[in-house]
Amino acid sequence: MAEPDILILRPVMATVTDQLARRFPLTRLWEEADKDAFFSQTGPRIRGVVAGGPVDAALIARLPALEIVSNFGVGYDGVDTAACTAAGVVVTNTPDVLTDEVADLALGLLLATIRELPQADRHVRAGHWLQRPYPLTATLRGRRIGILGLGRIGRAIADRARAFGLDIAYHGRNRQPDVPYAYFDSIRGLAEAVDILMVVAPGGPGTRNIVDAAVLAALGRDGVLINVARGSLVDEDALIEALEAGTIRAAGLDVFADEPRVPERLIARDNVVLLPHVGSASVHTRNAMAQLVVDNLVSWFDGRGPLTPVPETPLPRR
Ligand code: 8YV
Repeated sequence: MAEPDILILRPVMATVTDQLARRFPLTRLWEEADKDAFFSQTGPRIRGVVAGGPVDAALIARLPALEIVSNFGVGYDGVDTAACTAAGVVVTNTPDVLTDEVADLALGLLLATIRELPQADRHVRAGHWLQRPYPLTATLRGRRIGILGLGRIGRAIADRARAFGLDIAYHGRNRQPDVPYAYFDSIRGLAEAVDILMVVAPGGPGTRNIVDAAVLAALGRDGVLINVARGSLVDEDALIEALEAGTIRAAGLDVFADEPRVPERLIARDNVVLLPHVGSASVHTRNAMAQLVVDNLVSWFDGRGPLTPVPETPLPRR
């Protein structure tokens, strides 16, 4: 039997395309001059999709033979899982292989934000050290961190935060009986009780703007917000206002509402550290994620099932 056709929606690491091209007929959508013609002619044959961005109901409807969407990334808020499930399409993501990398970055960003590492670096480069020492900064000492979303990455952040001597609390959909950290059943309650809010919950409609003006006010004047999850969880205008008004002390952001566009009002501020969505972006970890994207497709088309289906997909993880 002929190998199934695979569609890659956006440019992706060469290791994904190279491996898939050895076995499967591949279409790189961005290379198709006439996309409508592609969907009419080849669309009905496509059985697998590599995603790294939006997969909506309209796209699913144009691929009637689709069996599996292999998402590059642990977060799959761009994939309409309800439409996939309704069409009998399996969705996979890339959990576990990036957990430590993202948790490392989260702690690095936290330290950079509180101890002002990028600002201190700029001080040296600008020659200011020759005139004056860098001003004393805020401290991590004696702080309590609130983790919003105690999933795999949230737990790995908590492990590291413990080693840094931080007191830990969390909020999520449910209390987790196997952890020793204090649980808060509301974000506002968590923000009131801590002075670092670490955002690491999934994106999507259910979490849009859950960190709003009231949560930032509850975090307080010495508060530090770190977001390594999705820009959509934070009301970005409210955050900018809180940073400008001194409602909170500082923010470290790896993700934004409209990437790669970062608001000028954030860029203009000195009490923020801004990263270009690099949580998992090491060669080592991106290679591991790429391999899992490939392995999910290979396992599925070998008849062995998906390796890492998302929870909405009604199939067990192998
Ligand atoms: C992106 C991420 O997927 O895994 C995630 O959810 O946010 C990132 O690792 C990455 O930008 C790959 O496109």
